[in-house]
Amino acid sequence: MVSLKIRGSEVVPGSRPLVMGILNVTADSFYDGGRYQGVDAALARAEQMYEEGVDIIDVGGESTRPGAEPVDEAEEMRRVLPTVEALVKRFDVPVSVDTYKGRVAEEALFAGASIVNDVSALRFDERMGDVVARHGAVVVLMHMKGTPRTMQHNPVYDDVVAEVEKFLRERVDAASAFGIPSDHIMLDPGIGFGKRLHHNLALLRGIPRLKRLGFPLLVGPSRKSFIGEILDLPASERLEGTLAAVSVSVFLGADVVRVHDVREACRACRVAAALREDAPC
Ligand code: HH2
Repeated sequence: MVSLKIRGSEVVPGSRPLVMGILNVTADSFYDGGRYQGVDAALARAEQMYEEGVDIIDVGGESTRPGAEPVDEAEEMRRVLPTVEALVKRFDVPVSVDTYKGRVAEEALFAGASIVNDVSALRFDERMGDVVARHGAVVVLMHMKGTPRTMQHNPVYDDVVAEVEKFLRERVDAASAFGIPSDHIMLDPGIGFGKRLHHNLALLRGIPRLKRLGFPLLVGPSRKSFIGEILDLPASERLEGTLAAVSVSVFLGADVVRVHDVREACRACRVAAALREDAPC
């Protein structure tokens, strides 16, 4: 796997679990929407995440929660680019851009981002694969069934882990065809994207099988509704449930966890990694 320069040192995903901090510069994200609009608020949040030990900062300008309204390219760039530029200047952690739009990704890469987190796995915009390849960026290929608008309309699978595994294998082939080297690819089962509670649970249990695809695995359970369904609690009350999911994911082999709560997740990851034994903490 390509190494990432984190706090001045080269870190290879998989050598220790990495914590990707979520920074949504949106009005409507399901948990942090409306909190970090504007560069100053985003930088202040990033500063806090940095002090808490974040390894990657993931900037998103469009909510992909179920039923979310799409945002146009110009508006997404207006939200994301000044923040990416400011983060790159200020912090020595890799910045990732959470977008499925090729133009937004390209401008964010010009602004200094080094990772493209594409929840569509290069499917929603035909320009995306070429953009990632030309810039030598790392790409996150995530599984989603349907689109954010439709994905929670009664998703059905015969065997969710097998289906996600097959999808991810096909998307790796597509990425390779664009010229993206295999050491620039991370995979993600897409927790909550076209999945019911038991599908999400099966995918978390299925981490060892997905790891056999041979790529670093990113998992994003943070405060998602499957936790709310188990605990019958709103997003604001899902920290402990998130930490349980993060810990189990890391124990089973996840290389990167995408979270809102950086300090707590860093601590959980260190303990889970120590229990896993194969990763130093
Ligand atoms: N989840 C969300 C957004 N982007 N990217 C990856 N790779 N994996 C995920 O699980 C994932 C993701 C949804 O969470 P959030 O960003 O908190 O909410 P919203 O989409 O409402 O902005």
